[in-house]
Amino acid sequence: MRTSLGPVQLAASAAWTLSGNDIGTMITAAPRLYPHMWSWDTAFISIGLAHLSAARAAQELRTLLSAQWRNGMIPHIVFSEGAGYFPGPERWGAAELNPDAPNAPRTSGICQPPVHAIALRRIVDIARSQGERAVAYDLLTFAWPRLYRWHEWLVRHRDPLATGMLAIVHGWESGMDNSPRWDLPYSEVFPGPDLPPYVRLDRGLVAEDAERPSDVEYDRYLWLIEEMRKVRYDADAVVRDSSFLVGDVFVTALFALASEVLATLGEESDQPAWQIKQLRGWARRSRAAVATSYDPLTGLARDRDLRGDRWLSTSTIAGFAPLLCGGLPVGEEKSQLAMLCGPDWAGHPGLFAAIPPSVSPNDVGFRPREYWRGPVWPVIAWLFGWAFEEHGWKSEAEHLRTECLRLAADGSFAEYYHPLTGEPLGSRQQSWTATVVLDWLH
Ligand code: 2M8
Repeated sequence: MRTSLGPVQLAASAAWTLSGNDIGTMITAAPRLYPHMWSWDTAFISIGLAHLSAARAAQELRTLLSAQWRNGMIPHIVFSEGAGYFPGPERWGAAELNPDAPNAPRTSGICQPPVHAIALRRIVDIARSQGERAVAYDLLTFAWPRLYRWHEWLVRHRDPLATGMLAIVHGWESGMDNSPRWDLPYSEVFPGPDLPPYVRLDRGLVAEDAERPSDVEYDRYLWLIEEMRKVRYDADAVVRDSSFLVGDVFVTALFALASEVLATLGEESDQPAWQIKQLRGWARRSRAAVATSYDPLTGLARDRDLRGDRWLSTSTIAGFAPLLCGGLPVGEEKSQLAMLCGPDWAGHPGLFAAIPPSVSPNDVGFRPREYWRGPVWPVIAWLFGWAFEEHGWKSEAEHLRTECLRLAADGSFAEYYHPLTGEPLGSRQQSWTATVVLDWLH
């Protein structure tokens, strides 16, 4: 039978998970599968930490920001001294090839979704509510200019059509690595004969191979790194030459949302008015780009394949991006919300808990155990819940929270869950699952 922990035990167990993943220099994304710091994981991790200690949360975010590249990019992985993950720092060779990459700590050469300002907002609010005003003030002063530079980097280097739709150069940048969103663009990535050999380390760390991407997918992931190495991670050359270049509607929506949040934090902390204005302008443009991608036929927003010059209409959770950042006309917005809560998604009668899975159970591509091809990801539900709160959709936000807590009550803090049975999948003791549970419990 499935364990079901009460709120006090669940909170204690989440806190215990975070402290178990604390290796002294950082909190890793997960104990075995991910023994390093991942950019967007760390944003979420700091939120959970803030409930335990605002100062510790601030330190975690500072550790991530200390690895920011000189050009402003926040790298997707900050490597710990520990090994056990492939591709590690040697395979990336970022610091050897690009003078903007720090020598220490070592990092990867790509980025991840820009959720950091949302985390900063949450940490600052939690710290203030705990009376830790100095911690909140110091963190805001430290992080704000760095996050501004990060957003500026995205606008400067990742908006190739100048429409506000931000592009990614690797599926890993989306955070939804093997989502069917990327199948079409990846089908045109052809690993060359000079792809250096490699050994995957992830396979043995999950119960079944199918819970991880296939070898064919990994070849493409590694090939894109080779392409980037050839241009020494020069941001514009990567966008020019990479065989994978996709306008990511989910990243774009998060960017719009985070830019608004950062602008408001800037007003609260007397940051330069022109920068705040610029952030609001970026948010407006990206919101409009998300709205433009909306397909009235499916009711979902779309990614844009910039190499193939075509819309990508694959139906996944990312199609609800407009609900994160706003910008759709009221009628369309309402029908998106109804669709998300309806029988194709969170209201599907077969679900263990009423949370939208990464792919609809009614979709032909639905694979309930396969990573980003069907399972439920609590962290994604948290993002929608947070945005719903912001929009004033309180009952929808509360419903997501209650259902996610029911799912997570088994105390495994799995990386993702089988949407129909609630079975934990992927890694266990995943930090970002523990941290969103902690936040929901407060
Ligand atoms: C997963 O991605 C990494 C590569 O970045 C991997 O599979 O090795 C994704 O779920 C990603 O979104 C997440 O940040 C990372 C660590 O949790 O794992």
